[in-house]
Amino acid sequence: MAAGLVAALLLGFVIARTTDSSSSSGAAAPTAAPNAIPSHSHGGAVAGDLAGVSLSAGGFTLVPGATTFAAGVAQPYTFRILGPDGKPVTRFVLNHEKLMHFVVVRRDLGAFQHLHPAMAPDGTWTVPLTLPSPGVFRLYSDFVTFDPTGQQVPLTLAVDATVPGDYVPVPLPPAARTATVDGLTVSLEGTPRVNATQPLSLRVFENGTPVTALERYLGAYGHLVVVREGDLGFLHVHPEDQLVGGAVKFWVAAPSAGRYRMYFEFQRTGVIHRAEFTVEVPA
Ligand SMILES: [Cu+2]
Repeated sequence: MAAGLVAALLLGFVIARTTDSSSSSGAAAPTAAPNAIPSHSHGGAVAGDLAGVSLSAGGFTLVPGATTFAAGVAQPYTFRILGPDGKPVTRFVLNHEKLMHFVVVRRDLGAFQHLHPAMAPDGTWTVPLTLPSPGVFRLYSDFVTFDPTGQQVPLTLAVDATVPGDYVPVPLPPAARTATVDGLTVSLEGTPRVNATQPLSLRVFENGTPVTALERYLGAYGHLVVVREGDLGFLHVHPEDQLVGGAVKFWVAAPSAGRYRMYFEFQRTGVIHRAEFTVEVPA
């Protein structure tokens, strides 16, 4: 278990370096300084912190309101982020057009949601949330704020929510190179490697023809959330700023062999779509 937690840290760290490199220079090779903490990246890129597996990191703590929900019933979910001084944080950095990104995944890696809560002046965040079925859900709060020295800190803090009832976990679909969503086919090229940054390209097709007119959604041609089976370690990766040969290109390194679920969100003709892939990282 300890090894897995260390690995989750490494995953976030490597990605942060990579997104920093691609966003600042447009170059393919990740060469950013190891200590860089880009505002652009997510995943808990602070040494000693873990991405999406903890209530607290870097001196900041997620304090949720009620975390028990009735299946299929909309209910406000509220939370605050307490800073190192113990007070609610009210200063956040606009990151991909939002101050707070909120992601929900059921423990079996199903029932994905990506929402954007609103903050009251006292630092209380609220989002209407419907959890569709009995089970345990991971609620990720993904944001960038400032540490006491004024440095930007990207963090992903998370808590479990429960929906009482008969939980019927859905087996993870087998690994696949294509996914179909809303009549579109999305292909995945590239394979994440353990501790080695690899390109991942996603291409969208309609009736066998490449879709070239993808639109920016929250400032990027695609958003990729990657969740590890077993501990729900979390990554939110942004692609290179421009399409590469018509594909949305990400750089990803995996912390361990095993299975991951990838959630790829993209926009076309004003509609947001989500393609999901199971990815098996070889040992
Ligand atoms: Cu978001």
